[in-house]
Amino acid sequence: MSSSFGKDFLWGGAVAAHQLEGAWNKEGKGISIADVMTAGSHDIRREITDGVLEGKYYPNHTGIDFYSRYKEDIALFAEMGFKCFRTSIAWSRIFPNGDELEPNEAGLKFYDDLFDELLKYQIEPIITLSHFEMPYYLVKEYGGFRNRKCIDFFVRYAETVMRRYKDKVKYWMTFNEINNQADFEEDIFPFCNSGILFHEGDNREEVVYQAVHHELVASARVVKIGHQINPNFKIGCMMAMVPLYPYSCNPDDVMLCEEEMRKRWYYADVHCRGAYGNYAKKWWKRKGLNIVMEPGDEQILKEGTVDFIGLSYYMSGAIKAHLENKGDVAFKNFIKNPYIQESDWGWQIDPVGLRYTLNLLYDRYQLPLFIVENGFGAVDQQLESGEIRDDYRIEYLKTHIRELQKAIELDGVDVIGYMPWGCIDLISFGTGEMKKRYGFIYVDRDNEGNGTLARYKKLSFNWYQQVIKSNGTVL
Ligand code: BGP
Repeated sequence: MSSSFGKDFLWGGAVAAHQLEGAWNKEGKGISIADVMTAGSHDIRREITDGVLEGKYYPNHTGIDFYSRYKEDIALFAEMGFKCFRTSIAWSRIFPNGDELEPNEAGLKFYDDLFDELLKYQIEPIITLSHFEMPYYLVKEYGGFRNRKCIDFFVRYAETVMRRYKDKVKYWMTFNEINNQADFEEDIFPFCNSGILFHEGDNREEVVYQAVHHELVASARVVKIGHQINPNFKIGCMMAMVPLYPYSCNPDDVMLCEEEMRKRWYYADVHCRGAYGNYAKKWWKRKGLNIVMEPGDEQILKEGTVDFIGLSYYMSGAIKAHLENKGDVAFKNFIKNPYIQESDWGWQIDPVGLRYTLNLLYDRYQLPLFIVENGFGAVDQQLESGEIRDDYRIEYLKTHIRELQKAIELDGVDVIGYMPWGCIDLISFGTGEMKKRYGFIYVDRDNEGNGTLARYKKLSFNWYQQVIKSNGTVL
């Protein structure tokens, strides 16, 4: 059977350093943002603390000990047939405080070894430069990306690793899910993305959009420098895509939905077109936000447009302008979509939304798309026999891959690869739990950090292996 996926289609899996490496203070690593966050749960939010609090559990300190077990894990990825593997570099392994002039050699060496191990199996490393891992020192001393100085710190770090790995890594992304901090009422997102701790009296929106401007400038500078280091580099942005549907054909629902979608385009427009959208400056004015730009910033943005768009896709949302029944509301004007099922964590499962998103992005930017996260977080049961029968995960991924296939085959969208999130069980970012699992590989560890850390193949392991082997023809 001929495949809709090109012969070089990049099948793989994705993770982030802080969610699996552990070794949070080994070999010179500094404390990162993720290291100061406690474990939460379904109903308890993660806390942002000032370090190690007595009696609190910090799940990212140990992760799943990928730091010492990466060879074993990469062998399993290779067995599944991975063509690529997305991880991040933990910024604070390289620059422990973030403002040093010289990098930490032990940190650099770790990623040299990790990339060599991947390349041994012809697995292409796909690297995120900043995945919620800013050195915590930059938050405390400088205020994170509120402070323009962090642009230079980030550029120095990015340039250091791009030079070091220029012959090992071809695909890079700058800031993970740069747009999810549009939700500035939740402290965790601005903290993780931009290192922002809010103070009394802050105009939160202004603080966030100012920091975002700094990140966009930093990203554009890195794209330009990266291409100078190696013209073959493919450097992308990374967008959290939660497409929104108007709840009804009431024009007010449609217009509100359009406005909400701009909270995604705001970032992608700058990354991809090299300038803020026409609505952005009007928006700042309308809301009375004073966003400071320096002379030359607009030129930098223009010169640093990305080569591809990395995106995460888990769910869609629905928007209603006039709310009658408060019980329907998940968050602000976000309404539960009656046509769609939810996961245990209330995420609305919508495979068609993936095809819709891919079309929206491709029509708007005409840039190659890379699905760098998609997946199903669920509680898995390990049977007496050791088996984990995660057919619900297979179902989720299968239905999404079918829609991806349609986007390529029927709509002509250029998608270069697909990487399910958390290909090995790891710490959930949102809740800090271990029990919200995404992997093809089960890791024996619980929410309190107990367990042997042994790895087991789930049912989905063999399924994904045949998907890759058949280049997506057997699902
Ligand atoms: C994205 C992040 C990931 C990841 C994923 C799943 O927002 O980029 O780091 O964790 O979502 O979310 P969660 O872990 O909260 O289930």
